[in-house]
Amino acid sequence: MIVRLLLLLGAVLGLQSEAQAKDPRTAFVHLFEWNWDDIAKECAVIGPMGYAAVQVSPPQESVPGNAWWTRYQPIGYEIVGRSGDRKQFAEMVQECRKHNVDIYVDAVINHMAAGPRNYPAVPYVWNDFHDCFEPIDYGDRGKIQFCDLEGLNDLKTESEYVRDRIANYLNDLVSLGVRGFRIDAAKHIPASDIAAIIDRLPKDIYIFQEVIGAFGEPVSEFEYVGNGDVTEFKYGNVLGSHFKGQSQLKYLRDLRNWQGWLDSSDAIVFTDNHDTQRDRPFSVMSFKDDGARYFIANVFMLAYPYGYPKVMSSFAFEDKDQGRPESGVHSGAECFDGQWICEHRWQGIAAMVKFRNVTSGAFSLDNWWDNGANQIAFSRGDLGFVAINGGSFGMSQRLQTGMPEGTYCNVLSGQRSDFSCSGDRVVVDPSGFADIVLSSTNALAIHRDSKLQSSTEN
Ligand code: LM2
Ligand code: CA
Repeated sequence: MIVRLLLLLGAVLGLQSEAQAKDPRTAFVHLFEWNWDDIAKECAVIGPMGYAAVQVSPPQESVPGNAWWTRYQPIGYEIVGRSGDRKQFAEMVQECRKHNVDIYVDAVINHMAAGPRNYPAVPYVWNDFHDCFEPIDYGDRGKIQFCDLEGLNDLKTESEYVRDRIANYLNDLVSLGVRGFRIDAAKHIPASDIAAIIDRLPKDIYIFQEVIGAFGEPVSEFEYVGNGDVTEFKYGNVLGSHFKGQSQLKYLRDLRNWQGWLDSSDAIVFTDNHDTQRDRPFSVMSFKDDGARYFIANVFMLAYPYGYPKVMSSFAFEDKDQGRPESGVHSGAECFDGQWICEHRWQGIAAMVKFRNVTSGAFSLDNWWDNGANQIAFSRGDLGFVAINGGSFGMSQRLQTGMPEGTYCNVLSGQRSDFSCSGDRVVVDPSGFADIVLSSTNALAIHRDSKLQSSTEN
């Protein structure tokens, strides 16, 4: 008993926390349409889970209306809107910082709202905008970048005056503690204009740019890598087609080396985002698909060594314009209440965020195995091992896990506390092999920190 207590104390004070503090944070979450007060509270939940950051919805003032997309129509750069005001925003940033969670702001800087070209709050006047009003021809670079996107007034991002107004807005957010930006509609802004704007920001601000690359289009995602990271939109489509059964999972093996894809170190990846879950429900996966399939797609994303993953956290919707639920999580509503989906809190997804952090020191694909179809497994050096059964029958295999000998807790089926595991155990023998048993549409993961202490190996 005393030995157990001492071990427990040691684990609590030393090994455990030290190991966790050292692991970098390698995945983030988009808390789509959440209130600032609610995000502040949520950071106490997701900080310990290991999330690096929250992407928040556009915080600047925008046109009125209930549709979620009104926030992509700025009317000025004051921090005020349906998620809260400036004070609440600032408090959220500070609160999240306490839990080691950064805030990334979705920066809508390509355009202002549709309608009359007059924004006295900035101010912008007629001459601060391009004057191409025709629908965008995606075969023409000039039109992609200088015409109004869906009728949204397109800013002259080549103008020093406009660049200064945008940079002042972003620097204002930085002064409140914001650590990164998603540059909305980046494909519609010349990469050199974005460079000139981020030149006006502190150098250590994280940037990722939303560029929806499309084969044959004149503006490519590769033009933007000099400014920061870039969204790899092909990723969600490929995960969708493979996890929805249009192609076999074994073909995902070399994804990180596929031709025409961004380098891993430049790529933001996601199963779905707030646009694709509405616009491409047949090609991408989302919470609307079979939950078990969406879950194993997320397991793959968080285990596979490619890109900086963004977990989507959604609200339920029937039609694509529908706004968020009336009450926020922590302010009247709750996660998993049928309104707020909170994918980021699904036990297995949160466990895989930890897996990615723990295994970041071995960003390699090792010990790949597949059954020639939809059962796959791989290790991340000797730090973690994952098996995914996307097939329609059970899986039972003796596999090389790459892991040191020991008894591990499958973090997708239960929680490990120092001496026990509420889920399945995986016994790795001295040569690294283990019996892996999985039902259909299920996954298993073990890692360095899911090893049970030897006193309980029975
Ligand atoms: C983005 N990335 O490049 C955002 O991720 C995406 O959510 C934004 O579109 C878009 N770019 C512009 O920032 C959303 C939404 C659109 C919506 C716009 C502007 O997907 O449907 O357009 O925000 O609010 C809406 C109407 C559209 C209308 C437009 C202008 O749906 O029919 O076009 O407003 O009035 C005439
Ligand atoms: Ca533009």
